[in-house]
Amino acid sequence: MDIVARPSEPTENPKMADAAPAPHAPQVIRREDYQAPAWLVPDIALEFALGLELTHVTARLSVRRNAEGNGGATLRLNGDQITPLAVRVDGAAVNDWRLDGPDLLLPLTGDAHEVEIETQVNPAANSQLMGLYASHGMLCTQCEAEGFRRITFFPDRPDVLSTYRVRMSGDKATFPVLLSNGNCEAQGEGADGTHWAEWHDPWPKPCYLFALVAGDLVANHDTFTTMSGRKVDLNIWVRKGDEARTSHAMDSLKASMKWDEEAFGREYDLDLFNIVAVSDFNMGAMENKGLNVFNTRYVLADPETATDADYDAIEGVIGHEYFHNWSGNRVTCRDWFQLSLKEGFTVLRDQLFSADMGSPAVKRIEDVRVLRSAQYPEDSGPLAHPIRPDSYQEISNFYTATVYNKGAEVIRMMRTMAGPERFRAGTDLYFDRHDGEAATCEDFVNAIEEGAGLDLAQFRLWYAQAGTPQVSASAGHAGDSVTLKLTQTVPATPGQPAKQPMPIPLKLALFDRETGQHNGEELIILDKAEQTFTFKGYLRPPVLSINRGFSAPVAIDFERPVEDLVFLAANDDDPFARYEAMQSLIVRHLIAGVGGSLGERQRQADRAAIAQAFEAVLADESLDDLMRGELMILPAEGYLAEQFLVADPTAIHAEREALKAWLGRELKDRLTQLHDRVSAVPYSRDAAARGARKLKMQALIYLAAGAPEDAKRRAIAQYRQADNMTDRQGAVMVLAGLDGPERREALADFHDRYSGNALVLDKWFSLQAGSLHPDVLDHVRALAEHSDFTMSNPNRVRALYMALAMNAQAFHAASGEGYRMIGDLIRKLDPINPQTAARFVPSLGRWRRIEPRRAALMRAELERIAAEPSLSRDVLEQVTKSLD
Ligand code: 0A1
Ligand code: ZN
Repeated sequence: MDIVARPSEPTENPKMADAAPAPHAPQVIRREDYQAPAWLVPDIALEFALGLELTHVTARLSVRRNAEGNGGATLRLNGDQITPLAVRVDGAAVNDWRLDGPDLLLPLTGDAHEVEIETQVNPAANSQLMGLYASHGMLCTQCEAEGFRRITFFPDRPDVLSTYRVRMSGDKATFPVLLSNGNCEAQGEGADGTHWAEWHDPWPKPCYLFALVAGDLVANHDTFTTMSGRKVDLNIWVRKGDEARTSHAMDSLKASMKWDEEAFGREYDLDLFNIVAVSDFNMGAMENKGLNVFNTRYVLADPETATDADYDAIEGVIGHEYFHNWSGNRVTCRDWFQLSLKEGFTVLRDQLFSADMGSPAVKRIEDVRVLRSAQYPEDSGPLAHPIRPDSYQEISNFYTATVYNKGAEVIRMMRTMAGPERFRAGTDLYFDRHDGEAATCEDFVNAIEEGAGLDLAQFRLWYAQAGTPQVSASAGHAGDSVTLKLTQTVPATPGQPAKQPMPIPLKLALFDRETGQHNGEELIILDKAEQTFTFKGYLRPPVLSINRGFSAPVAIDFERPVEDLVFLAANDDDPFARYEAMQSLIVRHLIAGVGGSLGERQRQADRAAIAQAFEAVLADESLDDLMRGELMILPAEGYLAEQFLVADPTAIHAEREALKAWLGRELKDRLTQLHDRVSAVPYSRDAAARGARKLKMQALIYLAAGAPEDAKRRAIAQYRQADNMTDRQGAVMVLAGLDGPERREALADFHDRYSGNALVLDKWFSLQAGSLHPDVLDHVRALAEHSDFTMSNPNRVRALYMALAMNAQAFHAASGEGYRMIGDLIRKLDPINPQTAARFVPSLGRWRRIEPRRAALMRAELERIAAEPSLSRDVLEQVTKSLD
């Protein structure tokens, strides 16, 4: 970017015009270009004069030349849409600074100085929700990844760690509560109805973990005593009227704190832990040190307004943000290429936590389902990247399922290879060695290698290579030996045409088909392109159960008779493998159906096998209802589409719906009995009652497809009797997909009943945009004009349009109208909130994997977006990569 000479009068600086990125000339940031910071900032004091439309910021930075950096005498401070109102060095005003695009460059003569800069921002006008912004009369911040530079000029990079002292003042009536990181050390009254507070965080942190909140909030207060006996004050801050819906979040927080002590030996390190819920938020939540900021959807819950899935998500996200206190905050990232260091590890930690709080088997299946439906498509599309990317244009685009969920799987594999105890020795070493540092993924692998005693030389490829490995298996039997031949290939991805074989840990068991038993689970490591493993002592050809527990994030291709899958679906003692056998049985049937290679005889035989497996699941007394419900879920359309080089989403949808309808008819009596049985279970939050509700939903889904009139009656009754949101939402979901006045009535009642509750209204939008009704596109068009719809709230935008983008039938309508609606949304949202707009691009970006007629329409839509004159860096990166 051009170096812009400093104008004569700093306050008249025309920086905003200079800062606009040159269109279509994005800067690429590369991992290999990393350089240590030239200057460090050991301490910063921030002073905020708060106002919704004008907040004045004074930042006092103590800066010190970094002995390890090789920068010159100039201090570079990042900025973004801010102007320096005054710059002082060591107490004296200076005017020899200049702007380089959005950054401020300040020549310094010595090795240590105090730099003071004044800026001001308009939080109410901040629709991007990055930096300091207003939401429902409160002020809050979001600084990860690069939002701090929208508040003040600073070296906005995670390897510059500072201790923060924050003083804020503002109108007491508007902002009765004033919060920042760390501990509140002083507060008092000012003139004219103002008050102030001073916060100090003793732990050095990068600026992305800074937070400030000011508003009219109330707290649910509790305490937690840590393992060393320290009492910690806990507060969950919400808007007045919401406090009654915070108890599940508080329980989850206390459970997280205890679990991290027990499972990872990590104790909380401040006397105060604050959580604030805001309704305008781009992501799920943010782990700011001692002051987590949450999207309200991951805080507020009561049975009347939150589903069981909502409760689980709250527990998971509260855990996730809390666990970041060590994996992210105490040990942070050196640069943003290392994002998976904190995110992959923290996702693994939250997955293990949720597994321990509930059913490990069900949790594992859910996590794999997310990986397959969100991450596999990423890995096989134009935006594929390794869990540690090599380059980016806009870092916000790299908060992906690959960095988060595949990142967690990669670390889980290390744990599988080491075993839990040795893995724990590795993480202990990692935390000890890097506490207070900004570390790299390489540091993490080194610590696990050393602490757990593993050789991870070749394993490091998992950090560098994108793409889901494809493993082909074939088994032979002779004498008493079983030979298992495995081959692996890692598909080419953008910028990575050729790949090397990676170590793939596969848990397996060989079942005797007569006794239904196996001789113990084994762990093999496939680390070559082709390898044969021999197992002795099998007089009969056994049934192979492979990738048990989903020990590796790979796709397995194993041709085998249907009987083997039916056997495993009924007998496998690994719950994940049992689920997998059911899924494979269904997937291969649907693929053959879509591909046109399914003769009528085969169709009947497959259906009989699938129905038999369902019957077995329904009858099996050893299963709990949560697991039973899980086993009944059909493979997602997105995952089915992944099985084809070029997919026809409409054909996949039709085939899947046809199987659902057939099962609904075939098992009608069993399903109605089931629905009756579970409908009699009273509401509670225990596993049995949650299992009952899950089955209630599954039974209704199949009946709606196979016996719609019967399902409609049941759904109406379920809606009327519902004393909780899981049942009520389930009933509306079924009714929203069917025709008739009942649909309108249920939706109208649902809307009016919850008209004051934004999170439930989000459900109302999603249920309609995600429904099976043939007129979804008309519904979405009308909903976009509804008085409750707004483009300024990311939850509402996602509720309507993400549901549409994921509704294959509507999104892939032959007319291309679904694509057009998402394209229009992206263009309209980009100037308001580029980060959220960019998240819709991947749905269109999958055009290469869709049949040619639709692919052309999708591509045309991307081109229409690309032709916009001033796209954000966020959308531009995603669109250009999707068109390449
Ligand atoms: N670190 C957070 C995710 C997050 C990232 C960027 C944000 O900016 C809008 C917000 C949150 C996490 O992993 O939970
Ligand atoms: Zn995270």
